[in-house]
Amino acid sequence: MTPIKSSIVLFLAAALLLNFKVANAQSLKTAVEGIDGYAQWATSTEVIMVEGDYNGDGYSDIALVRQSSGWGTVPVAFSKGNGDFAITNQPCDISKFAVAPCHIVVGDYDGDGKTDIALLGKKGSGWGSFVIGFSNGDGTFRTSNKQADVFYQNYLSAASVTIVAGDYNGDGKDDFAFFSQQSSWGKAPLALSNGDGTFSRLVK
Ligand SMILES: [Ca+2]
Ligand SMILES: [Ca+2]
Ligand SMILES: [Ca+2]
Repeated sequence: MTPIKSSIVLFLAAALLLNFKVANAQSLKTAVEGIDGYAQWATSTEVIMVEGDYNGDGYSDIALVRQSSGWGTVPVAFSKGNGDFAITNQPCDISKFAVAPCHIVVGDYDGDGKTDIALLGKKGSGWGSFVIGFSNGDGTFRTSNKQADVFYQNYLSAASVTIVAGDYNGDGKDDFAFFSQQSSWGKAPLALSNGDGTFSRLVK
């Protein structure tokens, strides 16, 4: 091989190697930009990060709910199980309700294996309903806004109430338990999920 031909071969090899590195850098950049954008959303004002398995694949995912105006979506980072996330950012009515003073409580309220997001109005919200975003598994949610038993307003209006989601009657659908850290409470009232956005009260 002449020196000129040899130089051309070396040049082509270097160009191929460089292209390969650029291509790798591009794909890496694209992947990182996805989660970068998500990380930036997470730093927006009054954004709450809520963990749940929103597509029911066994890997925990993270949804972002903003409690101040400006968003019409609920971004979700779906874990792929290897450190990568698939990011969605779909329009969702939950974002409209979440600007009111409310508790954000996740659970599987219809028992389909996909985590849902519930909003329960805090003291001063004036809400008479429970708002539930039922996860469809693809980053979208079906929002239900059904009348809640007026009985619960007494508990929700307490300053120190904590709502803990769990399946308290073992029917596969998560329910709400209301607890207070005030000594005046001697009960743990339950709101048992019927699976359709309505709840039945149970107080002993
Ligand atoms: Ca998941
Ligand atoms: Ca569900
Ligand atoms: Ca239940």
